Amino acid sequence: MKKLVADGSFVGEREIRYARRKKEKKNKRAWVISFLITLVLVASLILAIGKSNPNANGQSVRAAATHVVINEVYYDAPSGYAEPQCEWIELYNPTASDVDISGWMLSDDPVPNGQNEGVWTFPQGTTIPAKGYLLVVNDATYNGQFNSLFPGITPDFDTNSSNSIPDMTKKGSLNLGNSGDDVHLFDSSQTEVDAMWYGSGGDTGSQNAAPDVAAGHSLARYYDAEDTDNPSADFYDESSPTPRAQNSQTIPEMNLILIPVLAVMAVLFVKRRRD
Ligand SMILES: [Ca+2]
Ligand SMILES: [Ca+2]
Ligand SMILES: [Ca+2]
Ligand SMILES: [Ca+2]
Repeated sequence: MKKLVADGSFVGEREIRYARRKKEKKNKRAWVISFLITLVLVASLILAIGKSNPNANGQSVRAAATHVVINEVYYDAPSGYAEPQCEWIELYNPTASDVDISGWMLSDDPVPNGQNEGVWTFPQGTTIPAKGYLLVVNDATYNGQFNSLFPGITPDFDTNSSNSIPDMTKKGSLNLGNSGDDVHLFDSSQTEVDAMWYGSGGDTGSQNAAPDVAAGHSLARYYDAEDTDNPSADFYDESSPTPRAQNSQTIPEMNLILIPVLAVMAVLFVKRRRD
């Protein structure tokens, strides 16, 4: 069958179908290009928003903690390494001022100075500098194991009085369970400054607990030191622990926004292709 077109000539069905397909192809290409441009614009916008609210280190942040935090916990040493000797806790001071932590306590018991588990107390004159880290290892020199795991790192404190690393005052046993426990930081008046719990949660229960990680990993707070008092949101599984140094990951806020945006765009894209 022939069809009369605008210039007065006749074209066949095949030509019409060809022209239609060509047009559809062109439309699809235009859609893909606009999809990609929108994607780049959305990603740039998200990055710009993130960067417009940096913390003091210039990193994107939603709500940085305004107090010293329990920043990283190494509770499960690899096979062949002693526990609890190799366990350690890192503190971080995200504020712009030095913080005097004389008489502050670390404990795996939620009751300040509790008798049930262990308490380590910082000696007088202990300060964490602004933006500074502080590392407490259970036993910094036990069979050279901490040094073998983390060469070149000198802890600030440990609990072994026969080495040269300054000592915490020790009461009870602060041993961190390998499938779950809780860590608390109290100030000198026994007010809780920070807490985290993981796995089965120990005394704190498993609700909002950070994940239980494999031996040799640590639980690390996202490095911009966000503290929502929800360890499952604030900590991540760190396969390369960073004692006395900045943790490696930032809050995955980009993904939180980008993934739903991408999902919606993908649905629209598929729908458009079907239409
Ligand atoms: Ca406990
Ligand atoms: Ca010591
Ligand atoms: Ca342990
Ligand atoms: Ca660290």
